[in-house]
Amino acid sequence: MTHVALTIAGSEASGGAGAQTDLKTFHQLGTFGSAALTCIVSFDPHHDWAHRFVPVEPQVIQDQIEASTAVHDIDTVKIGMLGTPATIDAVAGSLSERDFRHVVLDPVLICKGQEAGAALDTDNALKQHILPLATFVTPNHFEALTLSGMDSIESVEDLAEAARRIHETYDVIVLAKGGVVLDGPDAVDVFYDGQQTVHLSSPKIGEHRVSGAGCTLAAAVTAELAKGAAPLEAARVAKAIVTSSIENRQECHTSFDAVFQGVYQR
Ligand code: PXL
Repeated sequence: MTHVALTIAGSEASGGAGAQTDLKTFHQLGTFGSAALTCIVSFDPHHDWAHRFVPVEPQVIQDQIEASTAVHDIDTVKIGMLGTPATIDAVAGSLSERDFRHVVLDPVLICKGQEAGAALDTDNALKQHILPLATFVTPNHFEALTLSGMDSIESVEDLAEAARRIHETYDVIVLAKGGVVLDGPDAVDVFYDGQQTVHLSSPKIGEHRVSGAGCTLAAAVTAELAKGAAPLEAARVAKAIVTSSIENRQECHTSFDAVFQGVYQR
């Protein structure tokens, strides 16, 4: 039987990020993908691609998680964009009612299109209610700063320190993403599981962010864990499929291109 991976994430209609990206990644890695939508994001072509954001009713989110977990045996779940404190409460409630072996959290902290005050409430709710339920977290540079409480992250060593602090605070395995933000020729991610610090490095492909890279990384970790991989092995495969998905990116009319997972070979 094929292993099932569930994502609890937002829809981003153009297909570059969110649940669409997660499902493509799950599929490419040979898992059966399932998705419970938390919100619907539609870029606005008339206003600089601003994110139009509509939350899904909390009860409807819980219904979707109930449906997916009743239909399948699921022990590995990915959490993507949640977006509002009410959504976070609903997802935290559904997660704590079930006994997932792996809860992979992409801690999407800023949601463009929301006012700053609301975003702060959301960030705090994520830290309070979702992070304690997570087993594996994949912060980017900005999220690593926020979650570690560090003032700056300028080097791979700083990123490793942030990963250690996040592990100590939240008791999670950390895969912290340096991406194109840190200087140097390579895109370096740091894995820390409480015992070993491992740098996962690949040459940068340009200096521009590509939409959906973070979603792909966390979704790939989720797929590999669902298939039974060890966390470090899951992180290595995730790094490889992200690199391939950036190399094979889809040109878009937005200022950034979108990842494409479909060329990656296991
Ligand atoms: O890449 C972050 C992200 C996650 N989820 C959804 C998004 C975005 C960014 O646009 O729209 C639904």
